Amino acid sequence: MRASKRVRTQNSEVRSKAIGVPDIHISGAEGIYKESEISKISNGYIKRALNHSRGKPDRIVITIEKIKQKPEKIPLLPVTTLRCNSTCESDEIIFRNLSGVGISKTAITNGLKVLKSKKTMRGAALILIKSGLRIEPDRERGVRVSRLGIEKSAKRGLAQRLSKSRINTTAVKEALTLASKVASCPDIVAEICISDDPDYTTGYIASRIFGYLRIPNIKRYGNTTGGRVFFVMEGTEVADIIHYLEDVPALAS
Ligand code: PML
Ligand code: MG
Repeated sequence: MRASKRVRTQNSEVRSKAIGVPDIHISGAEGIYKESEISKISNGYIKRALNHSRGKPDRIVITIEKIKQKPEKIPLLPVTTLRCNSTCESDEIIFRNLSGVGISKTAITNGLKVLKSKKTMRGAALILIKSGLRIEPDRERGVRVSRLGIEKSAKRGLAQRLSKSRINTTAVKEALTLASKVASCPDIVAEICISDDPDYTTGYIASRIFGYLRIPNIKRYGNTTGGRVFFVMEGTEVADIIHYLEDVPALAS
């Protein structure tokens, strides 16, 4: 599901198209489900889009595709919630943990710049771990992680574990599933995510090495900037990474 709002100018909304201003991203969601679940899931997505803290969309697109390829099995990352009281502290946590897995200061700084920029992307930025260069071909759209889900039995176990920490929410489960697919891509070293929802101030960093680390107060309440950055090894084929993230079905367990 993708929900967006057209930018309106003084003259007309058509002007925004003519001058190439992208629509404002409101909400997005993806999943792998059984045919019998389609209508329930689609209704849930529509409700979510229509009642979103980023505003009212004027366009909601739901795409339903039959998955023909057997989904790859990927491990669900372990979840830890860190202590963090401010955006200053969160920056420190991010620099410490990402430097620890070989990501340069320049790359981390560039990643945080993307996430704190007013130009919110609906997909993720790809940044090289050493040079800090951005390599995704479409900087407005970014890379949209798709065709991802979680196996029924793993879902039950996860719900129980998250309930114990009182974080058994759709936001956590969906973000963890996405982060697990991203971390399963061998050419991606780590991810930073800051929600673009103004009322959601917990973000995370994730990697195969340290798992899914939730960071409270990663941004201030009311701030609508955010997004995702994936840190990629130098010398890898960007088209292969995008193909895996966007097209290859993966089920976490
Ligand atoms: C989102 O808003 O889609 C991203 C939420 C990221 C953090 C989820 C969590 O609380 O672990
Ligand atoms: Mg959002």
